[in-house]
Amino acid sequence: KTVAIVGCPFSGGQPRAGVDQGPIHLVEAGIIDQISTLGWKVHFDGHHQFEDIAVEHDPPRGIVKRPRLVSKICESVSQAVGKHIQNGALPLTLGGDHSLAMGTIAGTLSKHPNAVVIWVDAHADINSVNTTPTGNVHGMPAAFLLGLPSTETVPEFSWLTDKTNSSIPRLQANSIVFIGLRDVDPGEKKILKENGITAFSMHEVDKYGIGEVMNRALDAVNPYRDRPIHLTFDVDALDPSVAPSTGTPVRGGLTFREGHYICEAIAETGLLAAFDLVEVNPSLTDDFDVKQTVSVGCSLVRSALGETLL
Ligand code: DIR
Ligand code: MN
Ligand code: MN
Ligand code: MN
Repeated sequence: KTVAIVGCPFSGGQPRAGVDQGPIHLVEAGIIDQISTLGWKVHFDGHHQFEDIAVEHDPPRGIVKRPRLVSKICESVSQAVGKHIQNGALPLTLGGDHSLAMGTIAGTLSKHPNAVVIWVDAHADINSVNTTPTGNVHGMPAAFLLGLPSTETVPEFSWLTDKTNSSIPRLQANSIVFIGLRDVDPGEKKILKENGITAFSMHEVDKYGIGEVMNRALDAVNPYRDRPIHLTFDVDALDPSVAPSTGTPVRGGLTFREGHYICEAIAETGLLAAFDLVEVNPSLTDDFDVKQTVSVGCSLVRSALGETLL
């Protein structure tokens, strides 16, 4: 069993510098050795493969910011993730901002068309071109993956949204579940409702407990426990007291244990096919907070890769 690290020093899906340094800090903190200790082989090509991608002139498409750069990076990430799955490895993508999930999930779907997505986040990241209040693509990746109306008006993303010339199956609304939500825009609430998407906000985590939420989340998208799981984990799902170094922290988040429980419950299914850890931004806080956030990021990864408490 092999983990292939896809290091993505990318910040173009949102406005704050520094999130591109997240993967570098995670690797420097020893994430590779930690994964090896769990009995995995680890393949790491370095971060540079995505640092080379540059775009000269990238004016907004309507309200959508940096469409060419974000699209190019995501298409390249999609190919890297797809290639690793093809080779039998489990891709672990280290972000970078959450726009990268378009690339990672597209890559997973290109090899596992029946994969389901578990999206752990304070935000739903499902704004369409018509609802985004910011134009930041890290608030929109789920909308592009689902091919919601209006996403086709951004031709830069046709590799993902144009279903006539694509080898990437479209993500279905019944194949994605959200956990940890607490900062959802009005347009996003409408999209979640209209598409019948299952979501467990912090309210449900409080009400039922994380154990029951995970049972229900898996029952919703994976009732027979037979479909590969793509876990995309935004560290801002955790409470800011647990993971302070992130671009858009929101109070009232997952505890340290709730975050780890999610990863442990998915590890227990034996179905994990790909994992993204995103939105670690080491430049927004002091060193103490950065250390804490990077260390919790590493331990979430270990839990998802099978580390147990006993
Ligand atoms: C907001 C913020 N919903 C937006 N999204 C964030 O810009 O669409 N996602 N922070 O991680
Ligand atoms: Mn490689
Ligand atoms: Mn996110
Ligand atoms: Mn978020």
